[in-house]
Amino acid sequence: MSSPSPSSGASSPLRDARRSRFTYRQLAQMATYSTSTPLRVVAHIDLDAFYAQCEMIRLGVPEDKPLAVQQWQGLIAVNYPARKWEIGRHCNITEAKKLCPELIAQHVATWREGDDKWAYRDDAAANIATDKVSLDPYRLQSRKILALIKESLPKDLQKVEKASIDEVFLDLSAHIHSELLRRFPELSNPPPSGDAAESLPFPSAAALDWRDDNLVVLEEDQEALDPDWDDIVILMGSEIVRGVRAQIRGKLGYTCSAGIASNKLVSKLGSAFKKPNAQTVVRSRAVLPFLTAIKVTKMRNLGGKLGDQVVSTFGTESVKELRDIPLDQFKARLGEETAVWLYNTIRGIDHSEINSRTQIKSMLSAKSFRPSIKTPEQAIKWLRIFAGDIYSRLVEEGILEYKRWPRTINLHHRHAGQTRSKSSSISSGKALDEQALFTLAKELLHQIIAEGDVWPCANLSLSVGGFEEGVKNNMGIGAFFKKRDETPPLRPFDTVPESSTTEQQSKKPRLDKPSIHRFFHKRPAGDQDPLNVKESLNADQLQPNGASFPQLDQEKNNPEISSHETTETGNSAHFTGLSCLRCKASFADDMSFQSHQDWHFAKDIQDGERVKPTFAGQPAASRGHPPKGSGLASKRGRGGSKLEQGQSKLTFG
Ligand code: DCP
Ligand code: CA
Repeated sequence: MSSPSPSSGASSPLRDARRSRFTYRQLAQMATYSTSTPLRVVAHIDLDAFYAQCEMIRLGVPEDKPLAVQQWQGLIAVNYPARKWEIGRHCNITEAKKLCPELIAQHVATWREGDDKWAYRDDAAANIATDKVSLDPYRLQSRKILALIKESLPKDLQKVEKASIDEVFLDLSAHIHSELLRRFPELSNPPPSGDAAESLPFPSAAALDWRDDNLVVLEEDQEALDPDWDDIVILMGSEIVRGVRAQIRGKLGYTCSAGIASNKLVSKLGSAFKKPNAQTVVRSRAVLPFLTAIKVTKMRNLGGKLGDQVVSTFGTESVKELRDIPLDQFKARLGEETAVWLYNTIRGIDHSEINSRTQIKSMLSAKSFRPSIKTPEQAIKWLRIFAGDIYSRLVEEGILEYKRWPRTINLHHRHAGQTRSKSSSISSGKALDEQALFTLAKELLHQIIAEGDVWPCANLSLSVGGFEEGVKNNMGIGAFFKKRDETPPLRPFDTVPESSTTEQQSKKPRLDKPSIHRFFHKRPAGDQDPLNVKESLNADQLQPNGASFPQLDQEKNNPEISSHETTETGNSAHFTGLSCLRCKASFADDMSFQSHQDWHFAKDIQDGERVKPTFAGQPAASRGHPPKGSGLASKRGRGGSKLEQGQSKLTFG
């Protein structure tokens, strides 16, 4: 991409006798993605009305036509033309059509019980009992967009974190650092005194050209100040992001919005500030005024119970007023860690890293049944779909290339408010495809059935986890993963009943997690024992988690969504009326409401299966999210997609 132009006249020689507020060390730290340099530049890019745009592009719908993506009777995405008619996710399809009769309502693709592929079906809305939503079309687009973003940044100077199906964070610091030195060669010189703590020379730029960016406006006296290096680097960041957005628009047709700031917290608020198709720059001097205009409950991780708790405890939702409260008072009411985290958050302080190596820890495919299913045959049909769904994601996530494969498989079954869970290990010495996953899943189902009293079943979910890296026994990964058509018939996998869990639904499920080290432990060559990993999922170890915090405010709470990435466990869902207290989603009818509850339930199970190596050892305040045990979850939504715009085929046997 073209190099960013930092300013009009910004590249003239540095003759100003004034000194910058920033030091040589802080400048150098940009090159290493330090999270503490005030010259850090982070961007958040969020696709506008994502699923709706996917459908518009797929169907060739003109951009000014109102379109919503329907799931059963509800809406899960609404494009901006339709939002002008006051249509939102809170509407059901009947209400939406009443508001705007010409609304194009496209139902999501579905898998259908007994069918071997997902498809867009005209009658999907009426078939909640037999269909399961497929997000593959959106995952595919998401992957293409992510790939394009990576392509449009210099290979060796990029740090990209996929935060959900339609969001990424970029740490642009190293890229900008290299560009800055190119443009201002004087900055490459060592500090004259030899001391890295010495101030940089003042930049010569007098006026910066912000083009059509939204700039958070400063007080007049602040605005009158000459730009320092923090302004220049953020402007360069904004130019880079404009280029990335133009690529996405030009090559793939999607509009997105972006926020550019010095950390994740503020950049994310920035991207939401003006939508659609806009970018907002929050300069460091603008952070406090910018946050002042935002309610505390709109901030990352404060959209649910924690935000409510803060508001009721301190009697205000104004960030400005909360900033007047001393840290000690926060500590007294919220506990040390949460207090520090909140104190920093309302000041826009966030030292969390952009984690480009975010890897899926587990994958889950689930279905709530309304009405409940009553026979093993019905359950088996769904297991077939789950296995295909998970396998597609394993392949599409790049499992083959990255040589990672899951070591455990879990089946959760719900009957009469009770959940039974069985799990077994997956052999690393055998081919793994959807047939193998299906066989394992059936084994687990048979174990559950053998215990009796299992019908009718209200919910089934299959998940894989315990991903292991590296190639086992020097065998190529191709030995473990085979393409669908190449896979020879497999003998049934042996499974052992490693776990068996029964619990009341009112309990918050959290499955005990064995140490990740177990999975990284290499067995001696030749060891083909597939069953040596025993996970203890003892009912006694199911513990309610610290229930004081909500999920992320922007979490996409779709009950049918079957893959999530989170870093913290969630709480169980509680409902009043048709609104979920936990995430504030509202529902038009009891069925979608129940389905949503099931989704939380399944998600909690999955969250409990996660490991969190990324944050281990870091102080809570630097993680960018509230402390562990807070019940906060990060956005779900990882996952790749399948074949080019096509359908994945399950080999039904
Ligand atoms: N999603 C969903 N169920 C929800 C929320 C979201 O299935 N309750 C899906 C559909 C969205 C996608 O996730 O298109 C991204 O969610 P966002 O919250 O980012 O919302 P949009 O991208 O639709 O709109 P915006 O332009 O406000 O970002
Ligand atoms: Ca979005």
